[in-house]
Amino acid sequence: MRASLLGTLTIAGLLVAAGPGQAHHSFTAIFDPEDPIDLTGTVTKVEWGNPHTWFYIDVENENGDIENWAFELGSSNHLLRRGWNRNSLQVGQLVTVLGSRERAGGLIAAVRTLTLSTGESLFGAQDESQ
Ligand SMILES: [Cu+2]
Repeated sequence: MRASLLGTLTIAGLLVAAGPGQAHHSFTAIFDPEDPIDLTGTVTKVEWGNPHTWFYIDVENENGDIENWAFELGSSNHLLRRGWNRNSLQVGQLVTVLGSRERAGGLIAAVRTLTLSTGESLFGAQDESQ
């Protein structure tokens, strides 16, 4: 994947056009490991799939507004191998996400670790999905 600005913009355009769940890509072309996020919120949607699983959480920002963030995980198979099961993420659950925000600056990030309200931590399995 080209690392040029044009390449990044093109990929971002494809992401918008196809919806986040459709795209497969070079991790660092889309996400910035130097732009970490640490967000806590309530799960609103979970989409298991390949090449990526996605989930969404409502997060209250500093103005008190609710923002719906989208998070990319590895594929279903990679997650299951890393200790996830189909019930690991449920709508309505309170979770904390550590990850890398997308370079385009939207409310989209790749997950490094996910901590459930039970205290259990799960890996995003992104490294294995490229
Ligand atoms: Cu991908």
